[in-house]
Amino acid sequence: MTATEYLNTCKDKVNAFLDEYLLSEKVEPEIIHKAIRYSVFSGGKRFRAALCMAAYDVFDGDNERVLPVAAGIELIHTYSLIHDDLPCMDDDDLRRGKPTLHKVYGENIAVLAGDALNALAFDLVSRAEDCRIIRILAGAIGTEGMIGGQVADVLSCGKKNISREDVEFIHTRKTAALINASVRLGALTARAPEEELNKCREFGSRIGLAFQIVDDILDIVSSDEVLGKDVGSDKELDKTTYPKVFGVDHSREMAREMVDQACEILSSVRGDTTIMRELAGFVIKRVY
Ligand code: GRG
Repeated sequence: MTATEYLNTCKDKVNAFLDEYLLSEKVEPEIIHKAIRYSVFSGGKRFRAALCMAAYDVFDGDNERVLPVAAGIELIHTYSLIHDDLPCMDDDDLRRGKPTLHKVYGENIAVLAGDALNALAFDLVSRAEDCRIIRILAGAIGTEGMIGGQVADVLSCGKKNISREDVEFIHTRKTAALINASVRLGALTARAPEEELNKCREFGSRIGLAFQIVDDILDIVSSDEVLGKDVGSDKELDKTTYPKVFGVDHSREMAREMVDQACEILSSVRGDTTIMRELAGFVIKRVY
């Protein structure tokens, strides 16, 4: 199975699960349930859910068991996109080829929809039997994870003389932390042994960083039509990105090296890691 086929399979499963789970648009107050569904079902690759399910598949056979966790991760991801697009953050008008949530429902509802998705995500992951799953997710999105990365990102706009450490600090937290957690949560749900969990963490950190580097590159070389979001906004906001520090070609080379290292780590994992390798390859090959 190719990465794209696996992503599509996971997308169908996660979307069906979330359609059942999320409240109907007819439940009062209707506007918040409409807003949540607008964002959650606006498209999206479901890459984090797929990574979670692929890691699960390595250590156990029935990935229905990991669906609440994989879906919860996607709710957190959607929440981060909603807040990232707000006027007080990146102020973007387009996401997944559609107007951003605040453009349709207003800023107040967009903030509240993000907040609601956070609560719903933890409701879902709390169904897992291992409490470490909740702690890892909370850590990945807190001030030492996604929120910390976003704070550093916002504060670094327009900064000159950025070092490798500066940009790595931001990307490791803002993006890699949740991607890394996705792999570990999949493996944990499948009750993978400690030694294998450590390898998943090493794999996830490299894939996560490479994912954001490629995102930075696509913001320069792609188009609004292909990406479904406003390209060129990093330059407009003078954001701290890998291409700003290293140039596009060198950044791509660095991302490729990270993906190679991630695949090397998989070599010693006991189990069939074919799909995880495919997903790692997708990180560098992706055009959207
Ligand atoms: C949600 C805890 C929490 C905090 C909010 C706004 C914010 C703090 C953080 C921003 C994090 C962010 C949006 C990072 C960018 C990550 C990224 C590369 C997004 C694009 O991911 P894709 O390509 O998107 O997987 P799709 O649309 O396919 O799901």
